[in-house]
Amino acid sequence: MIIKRASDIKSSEITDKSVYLRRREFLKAAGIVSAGAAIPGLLVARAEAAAQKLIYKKNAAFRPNEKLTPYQDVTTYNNFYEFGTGKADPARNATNFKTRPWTITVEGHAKKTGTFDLDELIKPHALEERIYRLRCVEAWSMVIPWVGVPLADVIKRMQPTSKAKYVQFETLHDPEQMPGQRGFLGGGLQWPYVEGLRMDEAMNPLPLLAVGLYGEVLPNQNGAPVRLVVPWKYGFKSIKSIVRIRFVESMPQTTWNIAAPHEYGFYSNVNPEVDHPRWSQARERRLGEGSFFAPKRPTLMFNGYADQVAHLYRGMNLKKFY
Ligand SMILES: Nc1nc2c(c(=O)[nH]1)N[C@H]1C(S)=C(S)[C@@H](COP(=O)(O)O)O[C@H]1N2
Ligand SMILES: [Mo]
Repeated sequence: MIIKRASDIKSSEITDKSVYLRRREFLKAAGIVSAGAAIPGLLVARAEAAAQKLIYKKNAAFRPNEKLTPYQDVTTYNNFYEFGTGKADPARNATNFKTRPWTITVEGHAKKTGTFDLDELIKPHALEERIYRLRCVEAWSMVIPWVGVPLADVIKRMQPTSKAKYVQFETLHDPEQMPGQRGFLGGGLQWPYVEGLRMDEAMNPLPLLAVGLYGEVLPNQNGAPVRLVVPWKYGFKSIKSIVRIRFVESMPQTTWNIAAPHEYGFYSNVNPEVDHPRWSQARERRLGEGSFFAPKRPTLMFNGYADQVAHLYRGMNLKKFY
């Protein structure tokens, strides 16, 4: 993964989501747009006009007093190698990605296994909003209002047995739809993308199965229709467009560990004291905050979630288990 910003958009050029919505209201009042219609001339018009609003409750426990990363940055600066390795590629190449109908297959050591429709697995009435920081291993971070359900709630319903020590997740493998899975456009990763958590990590209240952000259905480039958000771990653990959940006995393979085992371990907890072999992890650039050259902010242990997760790693050497 290379640190590079495709285009350095000045913050004055960025249409903030709230500003955008007001503008849209105005246009609507003026009779210029109808819901679902494309608005010519606006930067993100097509994707946004098609966006569906979600119904959810705001979880007051996860509302940090921090500036949200503008919608524009969240949805145009992405890592989703199935749609290309450039930060701008997913927003461009995932526009026609088909996310309905969508099923998730649950298998392995659990009482309730099988193939479930997404709405069956994630009940629409159970949705909540949580504002989480997410930090990429490439030393940039974001603050995003996610909409989803706790992963732990879904896992409990599957009733994993005592043999389930880890849970593995798998992204859709569909080279016809995902150009990165066809040739070298995907950076040479092994497909499908896989990730995993230790069972106690997965059952911690923090990990979210997200189906939306900023109150709307997940944009394709952010991992529609369902992706994981594990805020105390580097971004690559937050696997997108999940089609399979597997309860297993031994530590499962993970995509970036397969690709570069000396650089990416299974745990991948955000840790300012453990450098990546090729760069420091002590500081980070918050997307949407000033220019590429703006001063970076310090990275916090476990990305600032130490109170909630440090106990999971008591007695472990985090330099060894990176
Ligand atoms: N299937 C899949 N999931 C993925 C990735 C990917 O390339 N493929 N990239 C990861 C990385 S490196 C990061 S930082 C986050 C980025 O999520 P975002 O684009 O929604 O900000 O998604 C993660 N999930
Ligand atoms: Mo990342």
